[in-house]
Amino acid sequence: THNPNTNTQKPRLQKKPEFQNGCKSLLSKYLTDDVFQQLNGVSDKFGYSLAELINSGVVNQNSSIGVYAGSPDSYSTFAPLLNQIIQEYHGYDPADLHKSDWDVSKCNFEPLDDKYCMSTRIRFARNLADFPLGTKITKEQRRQVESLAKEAFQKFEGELLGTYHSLANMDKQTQKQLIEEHYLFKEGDKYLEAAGLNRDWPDGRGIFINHSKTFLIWVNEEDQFRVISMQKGGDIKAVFGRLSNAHTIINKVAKFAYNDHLGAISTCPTNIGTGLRASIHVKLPLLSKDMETFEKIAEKNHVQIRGIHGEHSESEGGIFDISNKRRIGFSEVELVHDMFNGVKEMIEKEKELE
Ligand code: ADP
Ligand code: CIR
Repeated sequence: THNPNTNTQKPRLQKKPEFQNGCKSLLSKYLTDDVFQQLNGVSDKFGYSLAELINSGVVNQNSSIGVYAGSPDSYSTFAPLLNQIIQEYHGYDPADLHKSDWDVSKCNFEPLDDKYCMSTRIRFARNLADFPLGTKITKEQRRQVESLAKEAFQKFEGELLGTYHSLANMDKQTQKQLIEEHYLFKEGDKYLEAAGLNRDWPDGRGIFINHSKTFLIWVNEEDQFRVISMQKGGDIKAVFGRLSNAHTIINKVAKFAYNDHLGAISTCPTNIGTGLRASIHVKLPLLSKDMETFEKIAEKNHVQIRGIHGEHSESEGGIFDISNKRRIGFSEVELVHDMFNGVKEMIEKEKELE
């Protein structure tokens, strides 16, 4: 039987895949007949084809984006499709240059109220320059990435000191608990599955956790690295400061896939550039009853509303994950301000409704 989950796609598709009525993915919008004719049969330097690039969005018609890159080279090989997705999602043009600024002293955040802000988390995504992305990586290469990571983790000091836990050695109960507590990535995501990102699971995957559980690194999930700073409450500056420090240290020991236009290369085009997603779990039981107003505030501030167990999950107890939507075209400092502004306005609205 055909298994859409392994990425053994034929390099050339017989015809353009069909998208159901009501399919709203950016893939369905920008994979026009012309773009399809131009790219069908084309592969990037690592042999990743259009069929592989779009499989997740073809199999999962409710995708919001629908594509995953196979290597840094996918972004130029499939530019006629990916540039349009990047333009619509981030508002970023093919001639734009990536910006970066981790200067914590430029953060003008007044403390947000802990009554509304349950916890704050900021992460950035990275992949190594010399490997294909997780969609196309081999089992051996994935293990090499994990080994390099484990070596680098040994060099952490002070607040970043901690332990690496490989998923293959973790008992189910510990895994379940770490997921429920929002530390660990979940298992069996159907979007990742259809992009070949779950091959050989759980081999080569794992999580580094510091002693106070405020600094974490996911290894070989959607991206090879997701570097995370998180803590209870709404002290954004503390969370950003810790991540900024880690960013400096990590950049000294790893050579990441990067260029001046795209910034850091990620598997999903939503994460290129800074790879940064800053979020707060905010309690908004009243505002969230009026989804129209809630979504209007989100759009105005360039923030995204997610459920409490991550993307594609539902809310619980009126708590939502509010984060910056864009990741490129603006510096890390600016993107964290997007999140701050959105959350601040949402809390003000919630207070009006009380
Ligand atoms: P990402 O895009 O950063 O990988 P996901 O939406 O997949 O994020 O969520 C990953 C995990 O991080 C989930 O368990 C989610 O609940 C948790 N998470 C996200 N933001 C916060 C936050 N502000 N506080 C606590 N946990 C969070
Ligand atoms: C979708 O298209 O809905 C999924 N492939 C997820 C898209 C963006 N999310 C992400 O975490 N990169």
